[in-house]
Amino acid sequence: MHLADPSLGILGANGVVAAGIPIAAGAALAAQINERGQVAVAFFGEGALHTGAFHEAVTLAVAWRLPMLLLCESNGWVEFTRADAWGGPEPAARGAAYGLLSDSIDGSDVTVVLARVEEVLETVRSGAGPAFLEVKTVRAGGHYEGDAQAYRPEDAVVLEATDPLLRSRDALGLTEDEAKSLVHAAEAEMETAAETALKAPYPSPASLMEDVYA
Ligand SMILES: Cc1ncc(C[n+]2csc(CCOP(=O)(O)OP(=O)(O)O)c2C)c(N)n1
Repeated sequence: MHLADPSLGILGANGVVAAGIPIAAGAALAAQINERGQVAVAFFGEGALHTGAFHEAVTLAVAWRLPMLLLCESNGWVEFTRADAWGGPEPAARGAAYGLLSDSIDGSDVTVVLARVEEVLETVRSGAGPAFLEVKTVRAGGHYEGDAQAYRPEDAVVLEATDPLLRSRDALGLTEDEAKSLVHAAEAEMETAAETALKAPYPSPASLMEDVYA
């Protein structure tokens, strides 16, 4: 979960629902002030739509016309609760309510996502202000490792039909063996990375105070 690589523009993910949205607004503000032509993208689930952090960040993003894309990975679930249990407006309607360019697309087809995101980024980059995209998908696993998911038996069938990885494999025309060899290569790379991390020395206790600002 806690991935970050500033050299690739990945500012970091964390376990606090919606916490990435104000961080992305800050990054968008920096890009705007420094005229870098960049767009900050915040990824979050439907659960984040119910938080103050979402509404505060969108309010600022609209007021300052920040170059920002709010991308909601809409998988129908908020932890163990159905996302529609709350009965309010659909995710894209929330973005529209703030006056954002707001749309809802099929997240199970990578080409659809790429094409629409490219269009929206171009609009945002042109100075139109922030945008909102609901990307509809199916949650591929449980909420935690070992979650038996007894609360969503029917979703396994939906996932089988809409799995974006399987759809991409078919769209690329890969055979079963070609797909497997790609998976094995990725697994080997991850294995090497994990071994390297396990062999790495522990940081010194003094490093605890590095990059801490008060
Ligand atoms: C601020 C905050 N409140 C509560 C939680 C506990 N929590 C962890 S995941 C989650 C639901 C997240 O829903 P969603 O963003 O839709 O993610 P998904 O269920 O699709 O993984 C909650 C409430 C948290 N991590 N952070």
